[in-house]
Amino acid sequence: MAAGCNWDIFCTVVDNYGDIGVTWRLARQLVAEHGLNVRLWVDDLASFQPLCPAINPNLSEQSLDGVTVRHWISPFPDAAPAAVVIEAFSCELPQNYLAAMAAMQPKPVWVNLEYLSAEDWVEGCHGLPSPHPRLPLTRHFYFPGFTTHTGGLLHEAGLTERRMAFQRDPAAQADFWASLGVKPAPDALRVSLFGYENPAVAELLGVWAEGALPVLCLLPESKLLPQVTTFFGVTGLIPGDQRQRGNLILHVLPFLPQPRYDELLWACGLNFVRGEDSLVRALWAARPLVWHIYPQQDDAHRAKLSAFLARYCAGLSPLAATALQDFWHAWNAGKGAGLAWVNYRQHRAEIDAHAVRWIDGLLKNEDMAAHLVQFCQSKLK
Ligand code: TRH
Repeated sequence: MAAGCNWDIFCTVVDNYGDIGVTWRLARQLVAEHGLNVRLWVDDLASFQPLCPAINPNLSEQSLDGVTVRHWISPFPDAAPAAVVIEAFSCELPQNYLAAMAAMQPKPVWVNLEYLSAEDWVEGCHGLPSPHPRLPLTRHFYFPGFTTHTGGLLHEAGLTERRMAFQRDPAAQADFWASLGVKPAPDALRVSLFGYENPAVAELLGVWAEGALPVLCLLPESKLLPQVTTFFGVTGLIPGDQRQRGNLILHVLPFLPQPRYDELLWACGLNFVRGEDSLVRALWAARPLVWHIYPQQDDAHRAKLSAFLARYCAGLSPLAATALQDFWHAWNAGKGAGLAWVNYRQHRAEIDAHAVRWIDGLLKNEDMAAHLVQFCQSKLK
């Protein structure tokens, strides 16, 4: 095998599912499309399991979809570093592993994979080197992003074709709904609702319940569940439960394996997403979305949200853009989402068409896995 074929990806699960969601997706793609040997080091296999049920959380090493999954424990075992080392989201490599990297000749390519942002500064920082203060090692910052001057977005081969085939195939969609035990009424707006705790959920569910449009809301198990439970005035909702109020039917889903979650996004007419990975998957679904951004203590997420909105609204009429922005801001602020929905609803046709068109430009960019491979190969030379 050529130099650079062995990759180590390190992932700590801070909270939620985004870190493992992205690194697992990347690892699979590097194996399937680039023929690389990938070890994925994960510190929390239990959090990995909901999005990949085949994981056995008790194993220190296992092979899944061609990826070697290693439980990252402390103290870290002696392991020969790979030629390419991906440190996801500044997770801090183990000291003994770093020392082993420094002793290698040639030195491994060391990349810190950063969080996705649509902000302009990302282009200037993508690819920058940062020498280690003590060791003879250089880390490079890799920024995913929406432009050709960034590291791109993960988009595995055949994704768009599979999505389009699914969306054109009523039988495939009927099978999907049947497998979830859901019977959507033909005229209902199907909404997937994934998000963080959000006081705005009650007013939104309320306005859907009282509205003229039938809404079928699919709620995968998430931090929103307690507030939705309170809205329906019940003591506990579990996957499989269904509740109705007025024109709203709410169905609680289990947390779905990643490929099935994609199908949910493809099958719905509006997707509420959060963090970064589900945002990208909702974009690829070519359906309208509402993004609950991961809140940061210093309010840094506000600039990030505005930067994405500015990019996403390009091409919408001013009225539709305002309606969309007001709705997203209300959802993120945790108030005003009910009122904002009433205006948003008037522009749905335009926003629906926009969701299909908007990704055309993105699809012309190189996918992140391919771009990352080229980036690392260029550093190996
Ligand atoms: O879970 P998240 O909120 O992850 C977050 C963010 O990434 C944030 O930036 C990070 O700092 C924080 O974690 C620690 O949202 P995200 O990124 O969308 O990840 C969710 C993953 O779960 C994604 O891979 C999609 C997947 N998923 C499923 O596989 N099945 C499901 O049913 C659902 C709802 C999601």
